[in-house]
Amino acid sequence: MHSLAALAEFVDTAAKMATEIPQLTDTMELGIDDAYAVQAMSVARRLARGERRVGMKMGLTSRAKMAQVGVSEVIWGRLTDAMRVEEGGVIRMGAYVHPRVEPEIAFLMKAPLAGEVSNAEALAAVAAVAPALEIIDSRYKNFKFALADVIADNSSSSGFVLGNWAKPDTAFGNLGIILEADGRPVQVGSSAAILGHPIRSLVAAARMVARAGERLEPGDIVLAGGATAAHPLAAGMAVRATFQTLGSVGFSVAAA
Ligand code: 0L1
Ligand code: MG
Repeated sequence: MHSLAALAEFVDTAAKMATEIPQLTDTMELGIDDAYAVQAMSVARRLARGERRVGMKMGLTSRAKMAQVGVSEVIWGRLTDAMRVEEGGVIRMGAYVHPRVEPEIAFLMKAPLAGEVSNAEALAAVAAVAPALEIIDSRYKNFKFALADVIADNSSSSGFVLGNWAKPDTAFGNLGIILEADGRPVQVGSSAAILGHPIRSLVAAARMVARAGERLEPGDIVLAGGATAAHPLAAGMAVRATFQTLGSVGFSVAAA
């Protein structure tokens, strides 16, 4: 029997060292509440190393994403400053196990938010919206996991890139999105694929973060979840996503 703290150290070390691990649920039962406790403890280890909490990510908020990984529950994870990649920046393939990228909408919060809120209340707490890319990297072998595994692994959080912020009254509910790798379209979708409208993801974020006894704070970034299936990254690849109205965001991948 492993303690939750030992499981947190296990997943945190795998993320830090970019090494793949077996699924926790291969050898033990792990409930959802315990999986979120492991996630919180593993992120606390990052914070103890000097990283700073900057917000949260919502995961599996579109059918394409759920189908891709065979898990059909909305989940969330925690973001730190060390995960931020500058727009147009370069990541190192060697820092990840088997990274993928997906286009998302990001929110910048201007007011605290937690608990049961309406779409209008959620939007009123938003300072700005931006086109974004999330770099996900499950630490589990073959990118295969059960719901509790992926939650414990901080919902595969590993990186994010933000484009230019736009006013929150910009219509962002149904924007065409093209994800390109090396100039070729690899995914095409709409922001409406995110729970029908990305603001619903922020409503769900407020509810889920409150369940953990936390709240979204002014200045927090919230990633609403992938609008399309995720695309595998490879060394040498240049990635760019173009969002109708909001503009584009991208990065490239170096080998080592
Ligand atoms: O939508 C997401 O960010 C999902 C994260 C967890 C599942 C995955 O790694 O694809
Ligand atoms: Mg995502």
